[in-house]
Amino acid sequence: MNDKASFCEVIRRDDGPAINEETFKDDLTRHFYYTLGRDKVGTSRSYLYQALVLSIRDQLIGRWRASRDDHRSQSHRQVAYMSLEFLMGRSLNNAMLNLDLEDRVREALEQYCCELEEVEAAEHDAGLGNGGLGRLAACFMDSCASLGLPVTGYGIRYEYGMFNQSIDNGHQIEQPDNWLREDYPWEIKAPDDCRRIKFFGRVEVYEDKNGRQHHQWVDTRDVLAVPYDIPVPGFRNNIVNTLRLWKSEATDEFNLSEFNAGSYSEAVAQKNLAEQITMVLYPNDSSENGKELRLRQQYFLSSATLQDILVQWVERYGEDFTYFSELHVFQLNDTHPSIAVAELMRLLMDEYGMSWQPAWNITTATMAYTNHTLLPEALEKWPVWLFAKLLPRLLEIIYEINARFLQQVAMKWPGDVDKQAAMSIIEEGDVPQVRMAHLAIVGSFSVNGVAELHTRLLREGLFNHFDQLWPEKFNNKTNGVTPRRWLHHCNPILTQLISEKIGTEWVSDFSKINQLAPFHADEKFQQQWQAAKFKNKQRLALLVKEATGVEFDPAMLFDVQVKRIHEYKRQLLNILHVIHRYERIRLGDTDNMVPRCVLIGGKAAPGYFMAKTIIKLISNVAATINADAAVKPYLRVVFFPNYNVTAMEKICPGTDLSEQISTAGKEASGTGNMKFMMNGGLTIGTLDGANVEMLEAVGQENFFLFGARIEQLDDIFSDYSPNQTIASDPELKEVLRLIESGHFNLFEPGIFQPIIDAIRSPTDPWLTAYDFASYIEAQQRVDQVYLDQSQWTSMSILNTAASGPFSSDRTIREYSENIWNL
Ligand code: 26Q
Repeated sequence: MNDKASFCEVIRRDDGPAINEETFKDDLTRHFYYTLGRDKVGTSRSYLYQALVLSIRDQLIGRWRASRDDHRSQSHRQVAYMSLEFLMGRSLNNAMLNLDLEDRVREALEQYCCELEEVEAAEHDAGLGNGGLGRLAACFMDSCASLGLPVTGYGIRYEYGMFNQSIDNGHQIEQPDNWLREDYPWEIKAPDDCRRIKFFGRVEVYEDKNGRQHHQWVDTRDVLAVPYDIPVPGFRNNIVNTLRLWKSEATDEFNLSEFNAGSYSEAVAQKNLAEQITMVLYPNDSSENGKELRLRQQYFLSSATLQDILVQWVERYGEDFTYFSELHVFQLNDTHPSIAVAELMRLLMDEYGMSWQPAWNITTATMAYTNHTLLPEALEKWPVWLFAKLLPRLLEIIYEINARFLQQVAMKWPGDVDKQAAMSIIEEGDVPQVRMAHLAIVGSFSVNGVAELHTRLLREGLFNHFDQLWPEKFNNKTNGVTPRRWLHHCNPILTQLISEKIGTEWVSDFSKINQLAPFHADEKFQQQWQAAKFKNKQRLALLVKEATGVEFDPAMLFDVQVKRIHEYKRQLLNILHVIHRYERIRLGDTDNMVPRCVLIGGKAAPGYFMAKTIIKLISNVAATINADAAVKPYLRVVFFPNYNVTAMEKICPGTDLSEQISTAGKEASGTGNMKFMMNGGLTIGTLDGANVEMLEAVGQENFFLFGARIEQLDDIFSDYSPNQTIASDPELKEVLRLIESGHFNLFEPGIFQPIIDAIRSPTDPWLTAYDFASYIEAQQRVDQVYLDQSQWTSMSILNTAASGPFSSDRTIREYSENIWNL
């Protein structure tokens, strides 16, 4: 071994520089002064933030390498969690928490006369996701590292993440999220591991001397996938996992040949096409059908990731894939990366010479699919012609998978052509389509839903035929959220109080949080609990004031709904209740009314007209109410702009009442619901998604349940007449009258007509009018309980105490034991 190699060996065994105050201070100074070349802190704190991250990253590097070597050297199965979205938010505080560095960092910052909080504020959110699905992937990364599981996240390094939302005269305005402008110091580019991705071209078939057919995908226009690695530290366990994000770049030939051929401007245009792929996250949280660039993103991620893993395999074991499926699993986060099923087949056959059956055995033993939606319109489909153009070889493989699959269907149900058509991966019609969910189910050994109810509905409804064919594939994994970020980090006051009461074991084993339950009625503890909530409400009130100019009074009840804006989530129902309260106040009907501050926030997909109209309605109602001095003591309302992960870290600790009010059967799980519960928020909600399990865990008496249940839906829809419902309910009638009168849009006539029409439509799928009365009644119960602060506080404590099962550690343990077999 030469000197260089042995030097590397020495570093490799090192778990990172010993942490002590002096070296940490020195590191910080060195990065600030030398790496960044700075001598002044600057008002933005951005340089100090970067220097601090680089110093912390130094602490991570040795552990990171050790964890990677460990995963590779041991013959354990490892997981690639493939997702088009990772909504990581900020990472600085999380890294300090997990490495237990906070005190040291605060001390090191003293020489810069700077508070840690100011430096933290300089970090941009990594907003590489839309909402629930993307944030779930981020919570899972944290739990996998904290449980020491060999899981690597694979995603896309979007140049522009989720758009920034501002509100102008009540309208949503989208602004680009240029999160990389000031560099992202957590990432490390790994150009050595770049992969080549094919697009377009055509397929050539030839026979070898043994008469075996081979397929060659030729005349392709290739793009490079360059990985950027982000460390994912586990909680105080010295483990650092990896989130690998791919960026698209033009290939080298392009630089050499096309430029030299003299077609300079065409060449630059081509380069732009290559780099377009990872330019922007699609801001829709239900599928936007048919966008070619989106399909390119999906294939780009799938191909780069599979190649990455296959190349590493071949480096280590050569082209013998006998044990591959024992050592690898690919978890597909929804159908977005499900083209991986066909791509793995292509790579094994076309690149590594395997024949169909062994390649199929490997594919169906390594792919696992998570479904996140029951909305049939959200199921992804791609036109066959688009596949034929962009990914011709993949289409051939999909046809072959389908042909073999339909034989199985025909064997199970001989002669049942309807079933074949219903289950086929190809949907026939004017524009034939590839059904990605069917591809994912056929190609996977596991299909899971994200809450018990959701999984049951999948099996009984949407995927019922598949369930009959392969019941063993289906399983449930109820979502969870990481208690490190969603309690420990975001709610230090409550964290301290809990630890004073039950010790600190709950921090590393969240199931222990139930030890709080016996203290729910303890008067002194209740007072401390209330004081903590009050401080968190003060902190939230400051944020609301900054963001909207509206004063929230922490003595009032804080009623919060934050999530993507969607008709099925029924922000509309929420604002109808607000209007109802406003009317009661104007009528002087305020006996026993609990004063409330209502906060609603979330982004609408830029092309989703109804969602944007709902934002406008909320904003206008808020403006009218907040301008009315007589109403102020009882009611304040804001539409909170640019809701994101970082905002939630202040919102959920300061919330009294969490609104989880989707139409039954529409919300697959929800995860915000769990964050509020952990922080002692009470839920008003329907029997939908994970609400069902939360209610079971905490007990009916500690949950404000309302609304139609799934079993009733068929009956309700069979003769639904909202106009009758409205006519016979004076309260709802009055609310609608007020909106229809133009009270909230005096100078913008007619703008809310689409909303009124939707509520009054007999085909309103969201049952807004139907559930109104039940919702108002539940809100009455909320007031009643809140008047008894001791009862409210006891319920709040019991909610936190019952939130143990909603830790993503529990979820990931289940994935690990029942799907991944780690
Ligand atoms: C697909 C194709 C083209 C463009 C966009 C999309 C797309 C992007 C994001 C489709 C769906 C999403 C996101 C879905 C999502 O966030 N679903 C939520 O997942 C959570 C985690 O399981 C659940 O808790 C929520 O109930 C579910 O709505």
